[in-house]
Amino acid sequence: MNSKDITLIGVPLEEGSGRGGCAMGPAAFRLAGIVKSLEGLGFRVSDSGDLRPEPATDLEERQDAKNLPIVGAFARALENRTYEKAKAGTIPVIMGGDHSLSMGSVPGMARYAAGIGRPLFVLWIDAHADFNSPETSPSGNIHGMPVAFFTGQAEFAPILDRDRPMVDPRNVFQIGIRSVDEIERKMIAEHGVNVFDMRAIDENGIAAIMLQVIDRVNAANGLLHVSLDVDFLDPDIAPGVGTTVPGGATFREAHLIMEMLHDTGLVCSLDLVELNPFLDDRGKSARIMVELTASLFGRRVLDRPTRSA
Ligand code: 6HN
Ligand code: MN
Ligand code: MN
Ligand code: MN
Repeated sequence: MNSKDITLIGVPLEEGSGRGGCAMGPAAFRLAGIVKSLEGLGFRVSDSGDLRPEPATDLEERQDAKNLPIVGAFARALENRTYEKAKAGTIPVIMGGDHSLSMGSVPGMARYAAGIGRPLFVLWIDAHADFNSPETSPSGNIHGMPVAFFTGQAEFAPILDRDRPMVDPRNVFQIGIRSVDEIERKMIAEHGVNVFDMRAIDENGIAAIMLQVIDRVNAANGLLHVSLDVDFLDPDIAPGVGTTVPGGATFREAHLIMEMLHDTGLVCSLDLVELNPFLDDRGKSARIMVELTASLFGRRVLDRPTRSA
């Protein structure tokens, strides 16, 4: 993340979530001042507007992967936009939209990383593992499937190029997890996804966990994509999401993750997902997401000595 250029990409997608509201997410991020916050940190910010693809005519409606034609169309458009913006030397910041958009952003970054010969790592900050497939999903909602998709474990339709680079599931770190479906639990263990659930946070603290993640990425000379789901946060501080789960992270814990990530310079791209302004309380969740984004890009309270590895 040595670039001083950020590209905002709006993804008004809600069809992966099974309810309305997330399509208003990009507008809420803009209203909460995301551009000014990032410019205030010295970045050149270019807002590339919202993607508006037509539903794909070659993808079929199905009950076990609802709204696939439009979700797949967004994945295609976003894969391309993310890749192009990264290749142009900017940091893509994707303003969702529900979490199914990571079926586009992560493969786009995986293509970019493969092109420069570096492995892509993903930090999945979420209450959920999002490792279902159409076969295992209890809901049929695609926002519960993106991790299985970009690791190559749920190839449910020809959405993207079959030869696309996949993310090694062992390069996926999940933090904040507290709601996992039964078969999903088996799948994440079987594929070696690194899961730090809420209990791990309670027992070890965020800092110890983050140091492990950072060491792994550094040791591999990797790039790190961060995917931040609003429901990682406790519903008391971030009610603007359709899938609240009690017992979430505090503002201080989330903030520390972002500050520690910033100090590493490893982050190449960011998803901000699942914000549902219709369910929010006077813009509180949108604002907290923008504040966390600012921390990730270097807002700090005090200068402190850089940590030596
Ligand atoms: N999200 N595991 C549940 C499902 O329907 O597959 C919930 C998924 C939530 C997805 O929060 O991004
Ligand atoms: Mn999610
Ligand atoms: Mn979630
Ligand atoms: Mn497998």
